[in-house]
Amino acid sequence: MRKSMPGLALAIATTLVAPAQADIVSLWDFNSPVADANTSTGNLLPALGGGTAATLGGVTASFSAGTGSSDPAGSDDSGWNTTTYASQGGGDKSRGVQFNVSTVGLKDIVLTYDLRHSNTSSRYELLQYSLDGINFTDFATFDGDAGDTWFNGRSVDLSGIAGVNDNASFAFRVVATFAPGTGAYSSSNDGSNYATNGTWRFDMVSVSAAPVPEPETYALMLAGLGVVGLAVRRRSRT
Ligand SMILES: [Ca+2]
Ligand SMILES: [Ca+2]
Repeated sequence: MRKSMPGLALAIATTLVAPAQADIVSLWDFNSPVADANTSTGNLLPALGGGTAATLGGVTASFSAGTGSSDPAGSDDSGWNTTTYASQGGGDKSRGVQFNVSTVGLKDIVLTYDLRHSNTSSRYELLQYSLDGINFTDFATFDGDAGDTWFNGRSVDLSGIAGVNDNASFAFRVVATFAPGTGAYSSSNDGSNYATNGTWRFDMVSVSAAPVPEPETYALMLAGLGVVGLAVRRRSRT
């Protein structure tokens, strides 16, 4: 009987911690903060929460229409249009975009984004994450197998990687990568050739997370364990 009590105590303590609700903590919609009826003007600051967005490895960027993304903006919807990718056969994983978002106080990180591939852009996207803002780890490859097409709701769940949580240096990248098992980029449109001036247009880049339990919650949990322990001892005496 006494052996089963720690499990029981843990179960009771667990119920004291309310299930964490995942919410969007940072969001880039790339739209002008004040709508100006011009999709070639936009904003690199997040529409919600904090963080930075930057191009990587010589990529250049501008704003163009986000029409076709999941952005609910009825008008003045911009996307972040990136180009100047690496020459065919070179610079694998070196060019794309990078977002830095502190996850201090947060866990269960999920990333989502919409991306429009042009006909001549790299068909394959690689999502990488970083725990120190310097070294990046490959996590997921996506196939953009159509040209001039939006791929909405790309999503990766990083909740299984403990180091991502509660980390001021967390960052992620989406970079162009060679076709799997080859040393060359594929074009998004089968009938086109890959070209450095192909474009990837991002929209609705979001980071969702749940709060890590506050210290008070841990205190409450430990208090709960103590109460249960006391009850066990009392019962064992009678
Ligand atoms: Ca605008
Ligand atoms: Ca937008």
